[in-house]
Amino acid sequence: MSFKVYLNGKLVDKKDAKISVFDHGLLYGDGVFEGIRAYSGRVFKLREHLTRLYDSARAIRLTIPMKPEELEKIVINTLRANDLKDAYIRLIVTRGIGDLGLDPDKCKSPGIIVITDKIKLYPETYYKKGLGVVTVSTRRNIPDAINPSIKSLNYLNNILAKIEAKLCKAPEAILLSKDGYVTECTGDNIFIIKGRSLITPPSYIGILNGITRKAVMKIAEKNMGLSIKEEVFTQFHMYTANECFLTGTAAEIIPVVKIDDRIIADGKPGKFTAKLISEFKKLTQSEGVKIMGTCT
Ligand code: PXG
Repeated sequence: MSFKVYLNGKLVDKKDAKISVFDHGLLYGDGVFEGIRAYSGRVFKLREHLTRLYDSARAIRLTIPMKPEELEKIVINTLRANDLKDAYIRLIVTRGIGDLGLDPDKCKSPGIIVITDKIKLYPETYYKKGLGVVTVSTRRNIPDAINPSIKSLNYLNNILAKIEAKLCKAPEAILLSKDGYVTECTGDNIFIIKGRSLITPPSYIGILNGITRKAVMKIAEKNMGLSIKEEVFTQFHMYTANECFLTGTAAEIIPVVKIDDRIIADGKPGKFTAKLISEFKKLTQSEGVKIMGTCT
């Protein structure tokens, strides 16, 4: 069985899942998307991802021509069509087909795409031994230009940072704000732990409001009694932290043990990070929208 992609109202074979070269998603990165995961037959935080998608669309004045409940059913049906229980889901809304000018009003109907695929996991050593990451010279987009809270199809800022990290043989990059404060990584949010405080940059500095980030803050506060601080911090605060880790849908929670060639604490993943990883795993296995058994 070839795997199916939802494309503008139809489930089509992967080989036929093609869009127009005049789609403004391709021509200008004009559109929004979400990366979602399913664990053991449940879609984790699906409603939160849909809310963020509709918020991103609203921010760029793109009207998604269906209700979130309808799009939720499409996601579930696409997973069912591919018989997936553990999956990576990419939900994309493009501005649609227009002409070669920028004018979004020339695009009459948004393109809606749902790709569901097997999840490719990060190497196990990342979680056991932790990552070495680098701060790069590319600054995070300033919120006054393109707000990083919008999960838009324009990821060049992140890609340029990723290229720099790879040139340093690091798997991930830390981006600073224009004022030199730590913001986030190319596809992950960042946290540090100092004493019993869990510290992460605030949304206004220019980050994506990560859904994993929010879940982690809740676990840390409710189950572990850590005090949560959404505060700006600098490279110095990272270098001198007791623990550091990254969060994201794809990566989940990954410990960071080296930043810019400075060893963090004793160079091993920290105990709070390990506890958060195990609590987060429990959460992913116990909640989410069921793929089978819900009426679609
Ligand atoms: N910051 C940025 C810039 C992101 O793109 C996150 C933080 C974490 O957000 P969530 O809501 O996922 O906790 C992201 C999300 C991939 C991939 O294939 C990347 C993301 C999500 C899913 C897959 O690299 N980035």
